[in-house]
This record gives sequence, structure tokens and C-alpha cells, in this order.
Amino acid sequence: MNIYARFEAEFKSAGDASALVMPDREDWSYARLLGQVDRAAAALSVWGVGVGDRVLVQTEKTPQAVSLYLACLKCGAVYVPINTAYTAPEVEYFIADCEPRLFVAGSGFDTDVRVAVLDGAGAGSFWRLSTSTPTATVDRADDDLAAIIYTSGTTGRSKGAMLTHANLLSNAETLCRAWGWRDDDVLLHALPIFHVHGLFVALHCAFLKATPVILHKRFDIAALLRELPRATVLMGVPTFYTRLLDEASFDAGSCPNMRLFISGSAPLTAPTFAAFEQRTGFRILERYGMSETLMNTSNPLHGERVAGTVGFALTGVAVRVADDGGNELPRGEVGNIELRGPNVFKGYWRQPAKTAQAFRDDGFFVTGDMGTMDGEGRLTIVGRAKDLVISGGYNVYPKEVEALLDEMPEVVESAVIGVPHRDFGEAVVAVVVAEAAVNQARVDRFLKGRLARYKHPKRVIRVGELPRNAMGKVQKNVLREAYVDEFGP
Ligand code: MCA
Ligand code: AMP
Repeated sequence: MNIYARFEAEFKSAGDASALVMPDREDWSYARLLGQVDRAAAALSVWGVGVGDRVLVQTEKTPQAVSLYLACLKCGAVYVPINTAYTAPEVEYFIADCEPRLFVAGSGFDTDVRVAVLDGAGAGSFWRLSTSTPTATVDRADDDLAAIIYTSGTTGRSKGAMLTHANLLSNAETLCRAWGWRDDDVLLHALPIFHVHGLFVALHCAFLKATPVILHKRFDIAALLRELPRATVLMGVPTFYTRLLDEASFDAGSCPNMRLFISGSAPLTAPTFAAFEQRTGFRILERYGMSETLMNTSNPLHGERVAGTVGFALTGVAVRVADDGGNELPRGEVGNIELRGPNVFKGYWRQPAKTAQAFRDDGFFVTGDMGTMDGEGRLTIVGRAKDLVISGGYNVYPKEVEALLDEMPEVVESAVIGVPHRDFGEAVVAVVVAEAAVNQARVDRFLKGRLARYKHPKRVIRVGELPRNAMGKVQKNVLREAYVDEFGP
């Protein structure tokens, strides 16, 4: 079934109830959201978008952007959102890879594909000639594509994870049940909507029950504190919680209606969990997911939420900790986290070899995360087999940064690592061997316009040589240990 058909039925019953609540403008009711989705669907048709066509989207977080996402689902188009921080060369890669019928951008963009501007007027406006005549929601089979989410890549190039209507709907229903979504819930939404966390996990829970979403353009601590009193659920990356704790005025009185603080996308440390409980009385519920699999495990709504663990397999999801051959290990041992279930993606867009590599013969997907499971089935993530830095919930692939650094004339070689950082959890650090002095400012200048800002190293360290093992491979663990206190103990 088309997941939008489910939302549409809920939206129709909700009628004039608030859908999107914005601090700086009039609320959108569910009736208004339905109308805007129809308008956006009509606009997609004007722009020539048909069933199965990719729509690449790089726009700010606005109610119009939400309606565009829903319209893509409604029309059977494949929604491909990308980070607004990406630079032109990064965007060119996604255009070449997913071959969109239409690229919807926040502002003008110089490229060969058809570009519509979401928040502008004139000939390039996405909304030109669109009408609000309702069109029928296109039927979709369970394994038809709903979205492509670009992610990871040990090679440094992103791969598109193909997510189906059934992936999205089954996971949304599972989460609604697991987290006991209520008819009177009010979600405070301050995450970006180009990743699974903000786009699917957060919005879908609210949409399945047609409950209000307080839509913040971005994470702004002052705005968040203002809106917290009327929210019942907040979903965030760990940085949200450390920043809330940095606010002296923040305590239980700041969130009188709250019932659930949820954290994910990066490890929530035990000290943050404990400090949050001490300050507010709330035990943050941590869950674990991936772009390829949506949500896999969650600490319980009722029952013990254990700091440092990501809880139990969600209903219908099989999780195992296995050796390198895919054999399940005894409880308590550390191994590869592997999963299977209706949440697991269809494969990597136009990458059959990479898709085949990622799955075991029995259908389990190898996540690249390392973990251990206790006797009760509670999962703890202990590290990553993949070379990946997670900074403030954003993934940074060291290879991508290293490849660019190595293009600098004075750089002989580089190693990019993640080291502990109070605000971002991990911060990107570049360790370089260089023929001439190379400093932070020089690196920033070189990377400007080539690499999104959040991927830039927050520290550049020049060394005589990189540590290598007997095979000649750079020992990143040695570097991580050497610079563990780079941003303070
Ligand atoms: C911003 N900057 C960052 C980051 N964000 N640097 C490193 N890591 C970051 N995450 C840099 C900017 O480039 C800029 O640098 C400076 O910080 C200020 O930028 P600003 O936009 O004002 O930052 P911010 O508003 O403070 O953003 C921090 C943030 C944001 C709120 C933590 O990064 C964020 O919303 N993260 C959530 C990401 C997310 O949704 N992840 C889920 C994906 P300069 O000043 O030098 O120019 S993972 C997922 O979906 C899976 C399935 C899952 O399990 O959930
Ligand atoms: P992405 O591929 O961008 O969706 O990022 C998914 C990765 O984020 C996972 O493979 C994990 O490494 C990490 N991740 C997500 N949630 C958690 C969590 N609660 N604790 C630790 N790591 C997490």
C-alpha cells in the first residue's frame, strides 16, 4: 500500500486540527496540509514527474517542504532528500547518481537537470501553474520505492539506500506502538528533514495519528526552551540533550507536559543520561537505527531503560550478534550486529554488487556496527567496523575528507579520525604529513565550496609520519588514542 494513503485517511479525519505549528507563522491544519499536498502533487505533474521518477530535494525545512515530501509519496515518485549543507560538487554527485527527473532547490542552482525553486516565484518556481485540484493517490506495491536516502560508503562515495513503502509503513506502525503514541501527543521537531531521524521516525509517528508537530526550522536552544512546555515528545540527537543540560534554567519545570525524550543517531553517553535524569527526572529513551534499516531496537517505554544500551529488537525485527561468517555468537560476546525484518531496505541504488556484499545468504543485513547482547536480549553498541565519524548526528566518511586533503599540494598523506568532543560527541580531526606548514585556516580555505562545512576538520595536526601496522595500513586506533584529549579530557 502507498504509505500516503494511510496518512491521507488520518489527515481527512483530523480536519481542522493543527498539523504543523510554527513559531513565526500561522499554524497549518491537517485540512490545509492535505490541500497543499494536492497542490504540490499537481506541481510535480506540471514539472513532468511520473511514477518511479526520482525527485532530488535540497531545501530548507518549511511546511511547503513537508508537503512536497508527501506529494512525492502520493504520486509514486521517489523522494531523494539531501543535506542543505552540501556544496555544488557534492550535489553534482547525487544528480549524476540518482538521475532525478526534477531537482527542487531552495534557491537558484546551475546544473543541467530541471531545477525548480521551492520558495521562489517566477518561471522557475516549483508552484508555477499548479492547481489545488485533488488527484488520486497512486497505488503502490509493498516493495515499490518511496525514497532513496544517501548514506555511508567505505569508498567515500555515498550509496543510495532504497526504501520501500512497506519499509516506511511497517516501521512507523511499529514505532507508534512501541512508544505508545497518543492522540494528544505534541511532537517538538527540531531535527533536519533530510535524514531518516527527522523525516521518517519523527514525522511518521505524528502523521499516523494526525497529531500536531511543532516545526522548528533548525535546532535553536532558545526557541526549543520556549516551546518545550507544550510538547509531550522530543526526538533528538545526543547533542540536543547536552545542549539542554548546558542551560542552567532547564529543569523539570521547563517541560511540564513532556512524557518522552527520545535519543538516537549517535551514542548517548551514560553521564549525559544520568545528568538528564538528575536534572529533570526523565530517563531518556535511546533507540538504534540506520538509513538502510530505519529503526531496529529501542529501550522500552515501560520497563528499565539502561544507559549505554539501545534496548531490545523492535517487534518483527530479528537482531543477532554474529562472527564474521554470520554465525550467531553466545550472549555477552562482541560481534557484528546483523538484522532482518520488514524495516530492512531493498538494496543500494544501482549497486547490485554492494547490495550483495551487505547481506548474508540467510537474508540478514550486516550493519557495520559492533555490539553485544545480554541474556535478556538487550543490545549494546560497542563500536563500528566501518570507518565512520558521527559528529552531532551527522555522518562523516573519513575517506571522502582524506581524498580532498590529499589533493592539497603540500599534503603528502592524511588520516581523518573522530575524537571525543563535548558538544558533537565526536569531532573530525585531520592528521597530516605535509611538506610545508599546513594549518586550519589553509585547510578550511581549500575545502570551502568543495565539502560541506560540518565535514571540515575541527583540528588539523601535522605529524612526521602516520603509524602503520605490518601490512602498511594506517592505525587509526593509535591516532584516536594519541589525540583522545584534543578537545579536553
Ligand atoms: C553544524 N556544524 C557541525 C555540525 N552541525 N559540525 C560538526 N558536526 C555537526 N553535526 C557546524 C557548522 O558547519 C558551522 O560551522 C557551525 O557548526 C554552526 O552551524 P549551525 O548550523 O549553527 O549548527 P547547529 O545548529 O549548532 O547544529 C548542530 C546540530 C545539527 C543541531 C547538532 O548538526 C543537527 O541538527 N544534527 C542532527 C543531525 C541528524 O538529524 N542526524 C540524523 C541522521 P562553522 O561555524 O565553522 O561554519 S542519522 C539517522 O537518521 C539514523 C537513521 C538514526 O539512527 O537516526
Ligand atoms: P546512517 O547510516 O546515517 O543512518 O547512520 C546510522 C549509524 O548511526 C548506525 O549504523 C550507528 O553506527 C549509528 N547510530 C544510530 N543510532 C545509534 C545509537 N543510539 N547509538 C550508537 N550509534 C547509533
